[in-house]
Amino acid sequence: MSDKLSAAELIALEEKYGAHNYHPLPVVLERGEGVFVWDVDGKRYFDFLSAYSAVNQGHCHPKIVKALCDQAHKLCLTSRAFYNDCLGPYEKMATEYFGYDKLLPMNSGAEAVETALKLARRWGYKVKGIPENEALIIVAEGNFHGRTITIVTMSSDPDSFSQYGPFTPGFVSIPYNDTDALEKVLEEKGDKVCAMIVEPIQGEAGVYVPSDGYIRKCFDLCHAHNVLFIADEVQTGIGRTGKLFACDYEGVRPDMVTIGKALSGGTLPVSAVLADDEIMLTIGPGEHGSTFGGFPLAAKVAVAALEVVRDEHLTENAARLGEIFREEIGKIKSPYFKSVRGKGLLNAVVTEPGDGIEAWDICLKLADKGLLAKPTHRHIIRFAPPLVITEEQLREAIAIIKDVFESL
Ligand code: IF1
Repeated sequence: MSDKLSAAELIALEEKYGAHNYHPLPVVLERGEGVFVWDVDGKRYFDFLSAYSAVNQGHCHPKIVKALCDQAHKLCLTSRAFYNDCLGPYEKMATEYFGYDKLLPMNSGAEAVETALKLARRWGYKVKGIPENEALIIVAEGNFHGRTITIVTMSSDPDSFSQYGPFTPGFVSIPYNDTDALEKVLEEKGDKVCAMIVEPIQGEAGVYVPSDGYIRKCFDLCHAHNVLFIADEVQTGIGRTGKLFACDYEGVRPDMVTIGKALSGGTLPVSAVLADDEIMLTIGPGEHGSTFGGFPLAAKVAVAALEVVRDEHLTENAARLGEIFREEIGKIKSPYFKSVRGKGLLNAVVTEPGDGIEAWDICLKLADKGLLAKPTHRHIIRFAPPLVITEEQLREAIAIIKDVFESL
């Protein structure tokens, strides 16, 4: 008899002792390598969620794990009360890599977003000259920027914000992909607006890709009104969409960018805000921070994670394989299949629910056949494999998806 717990026992433990803020697929994972994960019974799956795009470099990438382990044996955490020998080299590398003057290190994506909002308000008061406590930030309906109270204030999804009020004032919400609405707000209230924050592709909304030119137009309108343009690239960034940043598709260099998730290759919560001096230096010592932000372990891991993306040409791979994915999936013949959309390896299939079969049921069948994907809403399935996936692996996965849809 083994004393190893079964999948059912492990699920029961989470159910009994954990908060019920998630509803996972009934798969219990214990190991990962590259594009694959294995459950406690040894069954192998293609991971087409990649921990919500945190594992762009593949599970347990040896170079990133080595950086983590080597540093863990040396020095993990110092706090920012002292300097450490990892943070400066990481900040230099990352700012050169992304092309900004400075980086502010945090941990979760939500913290990076919160930080960007603080910087935007500071800049609004100190540089733009907005009267104190009157700054406005424009957000887009359908957004997902994280889970803090201020961030769920920005949300239009009742699941995210209901009964978490009272909320943070100072936000104006406009429809996504609507530059007329943006222009109107800026004309009416531009003097008080310090920033607009937007996802270049809305992830949680269902991988909603805006019209060509949307990001460029937003950026230009913001700049015409002396308003900062902030891109939340926590999910779309670091190669996922086939460019380093999704904003690169429109030649836009945002005034601020939030990054997280794949910044650590999925090994630690590591996030950051990128900005130039005019914005970043509006916050001084003691005015913002975090116990872990920029800790030695994170700094070493982030450098390794970014090197892997560059050295293994993961961005280019995402661009090339994304085209194949959408072309092949678009050929599916099934009454349950409606359309496929996305950029690079951030894609979604829109299903046509019927006969009581919803996206969730399709995901259960995909898991059965060895592919993990997650529904968003009742009719959308997100497909976002690690960017290290090869063409051969991708075609094998596509065959599974086709097979599931065509045999429903
Ligand atoms: C959850 C979605 C993905 C994000 C963007 C900031 C954050 C996220 C653009 C916050 C986080 C996550 C968190 C996860 C679900 C998830 C998600 F389904 F909601 F849309 F990825 F697809 N900006 N996204 O997408 O980052 O604080 O979580 O590190 O369950 O909340 P975080």
